[in-house]
Amino acid sequence: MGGFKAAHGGELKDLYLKGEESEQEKSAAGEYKVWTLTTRQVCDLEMLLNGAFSPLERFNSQADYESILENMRLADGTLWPMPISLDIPKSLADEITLGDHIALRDPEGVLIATMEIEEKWLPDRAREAQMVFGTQDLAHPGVSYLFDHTNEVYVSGELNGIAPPDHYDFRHLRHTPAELRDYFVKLGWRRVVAFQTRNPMHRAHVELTRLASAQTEANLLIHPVVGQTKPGDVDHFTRVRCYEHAMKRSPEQTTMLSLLPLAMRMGGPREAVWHAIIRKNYGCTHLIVGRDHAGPGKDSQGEDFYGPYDAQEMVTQFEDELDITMVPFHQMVYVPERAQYLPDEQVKAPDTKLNISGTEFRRRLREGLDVEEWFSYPEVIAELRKTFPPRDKQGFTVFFTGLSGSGKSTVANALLLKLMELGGRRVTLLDGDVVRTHLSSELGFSKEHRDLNILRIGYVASEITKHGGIAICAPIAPYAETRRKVRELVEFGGAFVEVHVSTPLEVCEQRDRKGLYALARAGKIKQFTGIDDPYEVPKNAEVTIDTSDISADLGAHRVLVKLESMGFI
Ligand code: PPS
Repeated sequence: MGGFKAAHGGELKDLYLKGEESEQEKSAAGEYKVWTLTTRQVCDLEMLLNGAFSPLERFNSQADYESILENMRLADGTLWPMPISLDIPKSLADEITLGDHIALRDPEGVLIATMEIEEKWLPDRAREAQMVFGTQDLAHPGVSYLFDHTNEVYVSGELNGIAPPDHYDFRHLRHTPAELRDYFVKLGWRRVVAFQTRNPMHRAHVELTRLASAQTEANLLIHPVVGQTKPGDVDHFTRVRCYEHAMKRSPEQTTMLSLLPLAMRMGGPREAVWHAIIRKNYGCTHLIVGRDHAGPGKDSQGEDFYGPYDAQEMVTQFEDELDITMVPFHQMVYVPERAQYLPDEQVKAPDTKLNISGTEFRRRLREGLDVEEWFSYPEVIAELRKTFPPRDKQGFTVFFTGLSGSGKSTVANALLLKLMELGGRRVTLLDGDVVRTHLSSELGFSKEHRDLNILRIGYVASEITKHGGIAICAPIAPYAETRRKVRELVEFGGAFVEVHVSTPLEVCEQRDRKGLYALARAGKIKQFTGIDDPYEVPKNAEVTIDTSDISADLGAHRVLVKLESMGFI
């Protein structure tokens, strides 16, 4: 181990059973109750088993959990700022007696570890949020995870590792703490400064890491988080391809890239201390800590959750105990007069400073505008342009909703033909009747069946949108909550434009093209929308069209104009 000590001076933990013992436990696990791990739990478990969370040897016991909340320390006084809990549903917890073993499997069913349940308790999640994150505001990603995605019961007990979670992507860039330390020894790296990141690296980041490495006379470890980061972040596949491009600009002998399967909590100062412990376990001697390190963004009042330097201050406060040196992050700016990057505070008039904010950079990508070479490397920009094409190359869904006979299908068809006339895009029409023939033939018109029908349409539309196509949907979709769910699903991968075809019931009934209103009035069809079944009128539709006022052609044209104003065509 090259004389490396893990965090707090101990040995690096390795919780995997070996050889025969592992085989025996694996076959015994066939009889155990199963808990299928969430994405966060897979990350936490991997880092517990391979020693990245040393000195932890298990998910927190209740005593450690309480002590972490109160003092940022384990019950024995060891500095540890972040709770690492295993949460399971009450229904499963009720089936488990203390002393039972459970099998911890990944979502594909692969056995990662087994655990003897020694404790189970009901945590107070509001208190946890307050103590760990200093807030209960759901705008904080750590808090919303706690309230919306955490199960009621926490359990703890001895862990036996069977197999690390498999990673099929970027295998050449993944290392356990022991592997990374061995590598440092092999290369003769005695001082290593780690750079933690969850964003793509542009030239300013490369320059600041070079500066940090020069100032500390240390080798550089680019150590990006690829487990879970802040919702809305650039996906790790794109980021890692960007890092690989940036690495080609750095000297191979002194710089290395390794991926960290950490699930971040966006816990600001507490999280920065946690990152320092983790980096110590990976054999690093220094950690770059930036302004607003692991920051959760703004609260629901638009204010920062933490002060910009709280994280740096807290790491400095515990520097001795952490036994890792904090390197404050320099804000680097481009100085055109010198054709180089310099720390912000070193630039004096008449020299000028250039920078592009994250918001401005995203705008330029969205609108397909130029990004100057001083800001980033052309290969990095090209990579990001592939993932974030300009709006007119992105997929979207146009979702028509309205009563039967309101003219949804007619306007949707007209829109389809106009988009085909424009050319260059792939368009799919998911009309109500067509969907009910091909996707939902077994469904009726109860609320439950209508919701299922709409969610199926939403799923298909979201897949089309994600892959850059255009989906036009035209069901009745009478329930607001279900339409909201579809919007959420689609917006994950592109835009959603809701069109309310608001033609009044009297007009629809008068038209009665399919003769269904007459049947409904006669009681021969039950649960007919508008007659004896509800239609919840959309409140925030992007476009509203009443076909008793305007033709289908004009209606479709209105949608086209809207799409154009949004930049999609
Ligand atoms: S839903 O509520 O969104 O799942 O409905 P949808 O799949 O769009 O179904 C619409 C077509 O089914 C015919 N139909 C009925 N509509 C409403 N209520 C009842 N009970 C009903 N029974 C049959 C009707 O022709 C709808 O087609 P459109 O094109 O809307 O007229």
